[in-house]
Amino acid sequence: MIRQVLYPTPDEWPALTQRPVQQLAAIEPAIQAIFERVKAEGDAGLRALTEKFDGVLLNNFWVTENEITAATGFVAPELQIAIQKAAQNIKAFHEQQREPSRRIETVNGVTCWRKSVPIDKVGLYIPGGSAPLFSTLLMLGIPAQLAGCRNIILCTPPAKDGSVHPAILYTAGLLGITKIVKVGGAQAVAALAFGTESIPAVHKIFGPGNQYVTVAKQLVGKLGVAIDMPAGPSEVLVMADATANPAFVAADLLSQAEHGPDSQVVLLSESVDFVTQVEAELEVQLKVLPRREVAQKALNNSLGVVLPSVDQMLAFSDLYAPEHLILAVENYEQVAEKVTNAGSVFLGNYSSESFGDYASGTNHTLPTNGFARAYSGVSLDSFVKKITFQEISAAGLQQLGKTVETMAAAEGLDAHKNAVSIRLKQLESL
Ligand code: HSO
Ligand code: ZN
Repeated sequence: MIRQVLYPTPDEWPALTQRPVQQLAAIEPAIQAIFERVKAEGDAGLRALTEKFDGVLLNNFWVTENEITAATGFVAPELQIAIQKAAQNIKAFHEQQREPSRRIETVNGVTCWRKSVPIDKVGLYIPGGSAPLFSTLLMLGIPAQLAGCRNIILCTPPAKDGSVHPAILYTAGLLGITKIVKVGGAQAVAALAFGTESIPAVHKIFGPGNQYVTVAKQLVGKLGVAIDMPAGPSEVLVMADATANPAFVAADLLSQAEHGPDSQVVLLSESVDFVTQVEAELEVQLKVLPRREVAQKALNNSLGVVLPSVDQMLAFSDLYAPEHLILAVENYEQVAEKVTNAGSVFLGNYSSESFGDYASGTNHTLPTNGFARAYSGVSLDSFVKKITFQEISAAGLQQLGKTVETMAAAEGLDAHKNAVSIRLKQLESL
């Protein structure tokens, strides 16, 4: 099932922490063709592509107010309450990410400050199909609303009958997101990037999707439309010592494995016995999972690595830079302090990844594929730009003018120097 690797030496780690290479270049031409069609034909192109890929011919792409209201009737009351509770926690966590604008006088008369300004138009992509990720809508919609983005366009593929999953519509309604377009795949990314008669172009595109969506986002990223982050298959690394519970660990590995056949799960342990116990648990738990085939495929390319100490496990994990890191070890607080590369960290035996995926408050849109070495997950910051401001008074001009003149002259940029000198001269003449 999972591949066991016993006591690899550090020089063997880089190969073990390598993700399988994704062969995505092959689908680029198909996506370019979709882009060209949407650019040339606008809404008519989208309509034709939606008929081709989603099997439904739509007169109107926009979800109506009635559809949003009616969705509530199709969402079980228990689920409505769960979504509300999760929304509350996600709001609370992201609300405290607000950064007040602070003025600082670097030199007498030279005042600088920085202000967060919302990105005006953002596009959120939410996949439909077998797993309609309304939780992802919470993770993107809440910070977008808190940041104050004025235009939030939600794209999600329609079902064959032209409907959108009620839980997605209910969540959108709860968040006050009303601009919902029934379009999915690369054509949705094209519509958001280039705009059509009815869909406005946005400045930044967020959200997960299949390979077509992922590659389409990368391509528009190169054209100057911002994207949330380079996405790869989802992953979890569990670090376990003798205090860990093999059944819990197996459950966590499976929760990630069921996302897709290309999901990555890694178990680090101090003992072969423990890995074997987890494997036995995986067998038992896998049998009753509806998505067992998907999970099984993911497990087949996953690792159980035995290392001699928690310190070595931490070093291995930092090299791997997992999207999710679960610390099922005795001194999890000390270990957590030392983590340098991870998207989100879960401490102790009760902190399953599912809490972060749905309801604890943290964001589940996180860097995969080793990007956690340099990227953060989605947060309030992802929906704002930070603009800097400055005001130089006469006193400031006198204090700092000479410094700027000297530096500009040394760079051979006399016009820069002159922009200061001309003002200093005027001051002197007063
Ligand atoms: N683990 C996924 C997020 C998710 N899980 C959505 C369930 N629903 C990527 O972080
Ligand atoms: Zn998940």
